[in-house]
Amino acid sequence: MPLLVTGAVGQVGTDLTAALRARHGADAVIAVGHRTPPSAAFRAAGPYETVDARDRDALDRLIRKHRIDAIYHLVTLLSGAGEQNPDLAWDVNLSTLKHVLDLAVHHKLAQVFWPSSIAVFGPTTPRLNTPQRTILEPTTMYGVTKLAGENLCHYYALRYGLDVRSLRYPGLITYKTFSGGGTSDYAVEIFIAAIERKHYTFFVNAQTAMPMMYMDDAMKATLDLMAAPADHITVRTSYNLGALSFTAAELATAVARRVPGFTWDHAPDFRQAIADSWPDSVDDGQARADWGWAPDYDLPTLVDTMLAGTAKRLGAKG
Ligand code: AKB
Repeated sequence: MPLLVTGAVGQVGTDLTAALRARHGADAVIAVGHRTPPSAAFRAAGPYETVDARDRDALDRLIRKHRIDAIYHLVTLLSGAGEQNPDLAWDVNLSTLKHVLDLAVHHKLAQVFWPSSIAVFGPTTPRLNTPQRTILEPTTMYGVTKLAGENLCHYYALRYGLDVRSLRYPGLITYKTFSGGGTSDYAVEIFIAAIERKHYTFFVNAQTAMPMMYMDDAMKATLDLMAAPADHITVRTSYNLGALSFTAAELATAVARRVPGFTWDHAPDFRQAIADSWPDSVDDGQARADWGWAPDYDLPTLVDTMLAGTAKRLGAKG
């Protein structure tokens, strides 16, 4: 049963490692990090290994050493970081996925999870309630790698019968690990700024909207998808996954209702074009039908949870 989580110290990895350990036991989940050092608490919580997932042989040794049965492969360079270093994004996002899929077939692993993103969509995709199957012409290197990765997963499922499952994560919002390099990061940064300075300058304009989700919902979706019977899984590229859609102005207004004196303005940078290329909302009917997806968090609950959690985290740091 041992599970491997690559990218375990990242924004999704921190929460997913904890969620998997809560479900399967601490020792059953081997967390794998590379560049970002884990906190002392994270290291103490269960087994931890340092490996660069681009090193196929090192991954192979890890699978043998821990007799791994399933891999949650989270290593990725996000959209903003990917535009600043497209070659690295291609290498990190795709070579590592290919290694994981090949090793999963070779070692006959039971399952692989790999996150895709709303970044597979592009300006030619229908913007509202984007269908599961639609035009996929991404304009970022991150989106290009996610689209190629989806097709690679689909191919390995068809060709080798590999049980690989995937979700198109929207922008994920959490206070537990502050993200970096993403376009949706403004929806996390605003809470830190509201608490520290009562002012936030968005790097996107007021009308910008994209699919967003509180991290706990994303974790629920990931665990539910992986626990679903294999014959319920009808999508082997990646499932659309929806929860919330709000403009930057709507988010700021919701924060201002709870933080007296909070102000904001806008200074769009290169990430505006990335945000503009993504949909406002997605149709996740297939995920709902196949494995019962339904989110729990609405915008007011998310804002309350983020303000309380971010304040606690910043307080704990200082
Ligand atoms: C990003 O902004 O790059 C990511 C994503 C939406 O995949 N959070």
